[in-house]
Amino acid sequence: SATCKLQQSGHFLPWASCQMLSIKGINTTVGQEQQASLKGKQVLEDLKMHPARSETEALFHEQPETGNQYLEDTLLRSYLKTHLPPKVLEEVHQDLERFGNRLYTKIQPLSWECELNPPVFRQYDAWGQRVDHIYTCSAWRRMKEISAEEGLVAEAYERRYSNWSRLYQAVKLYLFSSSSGGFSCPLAMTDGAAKVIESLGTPGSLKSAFDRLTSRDPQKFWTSGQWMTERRGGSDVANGTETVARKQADGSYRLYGFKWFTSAADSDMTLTLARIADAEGQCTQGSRGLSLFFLRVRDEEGKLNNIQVQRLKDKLGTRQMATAELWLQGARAELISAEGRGVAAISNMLNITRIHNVIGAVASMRRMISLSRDYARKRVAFGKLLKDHPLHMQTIARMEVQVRGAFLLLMEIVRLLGLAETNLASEQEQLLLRLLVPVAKLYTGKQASAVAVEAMESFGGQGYMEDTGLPVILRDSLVLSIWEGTTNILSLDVLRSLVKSQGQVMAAFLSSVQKKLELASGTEELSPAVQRTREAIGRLQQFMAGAGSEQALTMELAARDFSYSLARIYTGRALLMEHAARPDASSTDVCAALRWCNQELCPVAVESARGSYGGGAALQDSALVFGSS
Ligand code: UCC
Repeated sequence: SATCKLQQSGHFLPWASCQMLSIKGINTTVGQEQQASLKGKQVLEDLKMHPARSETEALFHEQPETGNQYLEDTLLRSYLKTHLPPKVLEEVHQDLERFGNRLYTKIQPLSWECELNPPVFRQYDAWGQRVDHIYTCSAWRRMKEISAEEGLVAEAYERRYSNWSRLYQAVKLYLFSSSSGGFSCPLAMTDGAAKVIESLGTPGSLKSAFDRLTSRDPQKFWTSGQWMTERRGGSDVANGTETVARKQADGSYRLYGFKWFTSAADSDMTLTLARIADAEGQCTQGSRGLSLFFLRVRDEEGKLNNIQVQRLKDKLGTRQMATAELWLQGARAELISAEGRGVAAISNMLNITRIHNVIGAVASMRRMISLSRDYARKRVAFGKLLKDHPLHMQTIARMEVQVRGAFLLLMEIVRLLGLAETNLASEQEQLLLRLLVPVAKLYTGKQASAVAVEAMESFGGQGYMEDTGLPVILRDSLVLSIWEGTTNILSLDVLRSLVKSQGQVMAAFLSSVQKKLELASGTEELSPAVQRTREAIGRLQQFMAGAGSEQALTMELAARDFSYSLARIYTGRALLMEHAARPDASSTDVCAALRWCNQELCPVAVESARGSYGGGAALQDSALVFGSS
């Protein structure tokens, strides 16, 4: 009844209407419905109240809303206009405008339904038969169909727009992400699996799986899982993986083990790691013992592939999506990497899912800020709208600078990926891509949760209310710095890329930044930012020169601050300034660049000067945590 009242006053509340429709999994009973109807009558009675009270009530419900997210996103549109060839822009623009409307009118309400109807696990049927069935709601299943129809994975592999296809796909995913009801997660892994198969040359045995992962036909479309995490650890995959693969007479394998976190466990197939047992049943330990396998979760009749579901995880967020513990009890699988090259083979998947993580982070920040902005236009406090309170606007503006930087960093990565996938990337661009993926993942993952917490405050107590939907965004953003490699693991991956390339990734980084900086130096208004970033680069180089002669411990202790420095310098200098140095840049573009560069761009130099990375500092850290004797 409250929903109807608000709808009459011109506000659509998807959350409230979904709550009324919700069957809350499979638990709804006729009795509960009757009770709800009695409660409804009571509410109606209550609404026949004093007219003064009902007028006052109407004033309270100014719901923040967004419209067509594509049309409202000026930064996205200016980026596309600057970079895409005109013909591509024309086609893409039409599709994105249509998609923006579809998201707003049709997909967003489904997203709420997914949140309200999380997956339910039933282990046994009424007659005691073990079924291990994960029930998902109809909205979740509709998301899968929509993903196929919109080509959210397919677009990247069809390459209709050559090197721009990847960027175009990322833009669609970015728009979809915060309306996807968690479906972005299976899409990330599906994209990652398609990438692995493609990079293996799409062998005949995997052709059908590849076609399904990249299909636009909802009846054909498959999603994939990525089963990497076992009981002994999700970060230390090399030592934590216990699953054993036993070779069969027909050349296939059977897998035996326990997967501790399997996201989107309702997926059709998965890629997973296991150790191949030799004739004596012995396995090679460590990274060199790991191989990569493809397996289908169910057969044609829907029967599980010798897999038992132990339980669904009880998570802080991403509750729309089923994360399960799985026993593999002889699951039939196909070896798809060279023996012992599992980690290297699955890293293609990791790099794609990490990029999707960046997409999710930027989308979540953009949504929170768009809602804050809209609320600021509607909400009155202390006799004026929030938008007329300078301190409130300063707070939102600071978040806006963060999301702008993150968005441009994302665009840069998918631009480079598009070049690499169409064999148009120079060696330097490939090196840069290898370095920037972990840098962007770790940096935007942290930004997203900070922005979500800050933006929540801009709604006052309303931000803390479940039925506004805002806590969902916060909860879901918190996983972005954890899954796909935590901040520290990704910082170490940045070091891995340095070591593996013998420093060439840094040479590519510095040269790319220098080039872009030259563009910005012609713009007078940007000179303070150019100056600050030049200094930061100098201090970064100084740190690196010094660190080269230090022990490994120094670099490990510096890894996070070092990665943050790369993120801030690249974002500020190469991106915001490049965007702000365009001939048709707006004053807002310039202002964002200046503000970005006002923060400490090279924290690693500051901490190094403080002596934070020596052996003494490590001992102090330990004493601070555990106390000294
Ligand atoms: O599965 C999860 C959740 C799924 C949900 C996904 C949804 C996300 C989308 C969100 C949308 C909103 S979470 C589980 C995720 N797990 C991880 O991310 C693993 C984290 N741990 C690491 O990344 C580690 O650092 C490992 C596993 C890579 C370390 O393994 P190793 O074996 O000790 O590492 P090595 O020996 O250094 O590397 C082995 C090989 C090397 O190649 P070779 O042998 O040729 O020298 C490395 O260069 O792998 C190569 N390699 C890479 N290559 C390792 N990492 C990479 C990389 N990132 N790129 C290229």
